[in-house]
Amino acid sequence: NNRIAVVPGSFDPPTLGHLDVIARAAKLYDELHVLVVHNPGKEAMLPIAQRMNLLEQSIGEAGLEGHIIVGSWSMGLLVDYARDVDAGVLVKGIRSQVDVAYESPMAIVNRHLAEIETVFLLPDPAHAMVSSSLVRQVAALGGDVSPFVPPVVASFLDTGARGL
Ligand code: COD
Repeated sequence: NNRIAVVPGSFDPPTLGHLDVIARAAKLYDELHVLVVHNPGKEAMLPIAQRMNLLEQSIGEAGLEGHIIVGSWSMGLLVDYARDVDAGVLVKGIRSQVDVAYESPMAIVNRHLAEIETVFLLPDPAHAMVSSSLVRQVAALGGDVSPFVPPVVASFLDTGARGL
């Protein structure tokens, strides 16, 4: 179903760049599944359940809830999840040539595996340089992450850092 889309990511933690993509995809599709995917290639900062919780709160805080469902996936192919929820589209953000190089083969494989289309959104220039890895670094070094993440994520990271 091409009215149902999945927005997959690590979301470790969710950033304003992620929220921009989610907000814009929410306008394009009738049902949006924001999917926290376990990426075995990356060492995680936050457990999956915590990332889901922060995403749900960020989506609520931005007034976006309604037809957005937050889920998680750690077993098998992303297209299997898409098939389970009858989604015909994957939505990804493209920040740079590096993202294009990383995402292009996956988009082609996913189309062959499941006839699923990948739609790429260009970032809002205001958030184009924001990444979870940058936020993790700033947070680890005790810096202020509030320009880069939703308020609920900023206060969570702030409290976490003070608790250490
Ligand atoms: N502006 C716009 N978009 C952004 C920004 C920003 N500032 N920051 C991130 N994004 C986009 C990313 O480009 C990505 O599309 C999405 O938001 C999530 O980003 P991250 O960094 O949280 O997530 P990644 O890149 O670690 O997640 C990658 C996936 C796990 C989704 C990816 O590896 C994947 O699709 N895996 C599929 C596994 C699979 O089925 N493989 C077999 C077939 S190829």
